[in-house]
Amino acid sequence: MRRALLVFFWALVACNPYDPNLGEIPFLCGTDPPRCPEGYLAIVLTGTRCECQRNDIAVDPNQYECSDDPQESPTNDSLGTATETGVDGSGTNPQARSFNAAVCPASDIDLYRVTAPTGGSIVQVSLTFDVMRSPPAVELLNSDGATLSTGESTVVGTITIAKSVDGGGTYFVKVSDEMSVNYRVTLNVLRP
Ligand SMILES: [Ca+2]
Ligand SMILES: [Ca+2]
Repeated sequence: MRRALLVFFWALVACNPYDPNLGEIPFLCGTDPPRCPEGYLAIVLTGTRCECQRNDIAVDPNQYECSDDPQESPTNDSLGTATETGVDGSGTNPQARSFNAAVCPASDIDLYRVTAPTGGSIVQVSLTFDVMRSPPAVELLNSDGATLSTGESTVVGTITIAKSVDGGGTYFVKVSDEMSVNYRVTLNVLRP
């Protein structure tokens, strides 16, 4: 029986059109479903660009898990306690970072800090969520907390922002909802 299972497993691997060990650097999605190999999520960054990003934390956006938001230590509910993402547009090829989290309870607010090196930098946000729940509100805020841009959805279950900012400095991405929901947010800053 064990031998039969092993044969079955290797048959599955042999049939997988993708090499599952493709590393951490995002790559462009395929055009036909499945758009990304197993272990990677299709992250729609803009209306025309989709990247496959490794799903390092095993949270399926389609399985509702309200508790255990790893970004709440102790809280990211205010500008002063926002999750420090380390996303700052530095390096020769700035890489997006992803966070699995939850709006939980419904009154929860999640804030993420990013840094734009100069004016004209583009802040990119892509958020996927459990489509059985209410879509979260996603906003890009300036350092004072004023809203600069709100998320748009062109793909079911995905909300995106791509905003060119006027000046370098601190910006915040805010996620909230009228009901609790788990989500995955991917952030990047591209220099002009
Ligand atoms: Ca939260
Ligand atoms: Ca929070």
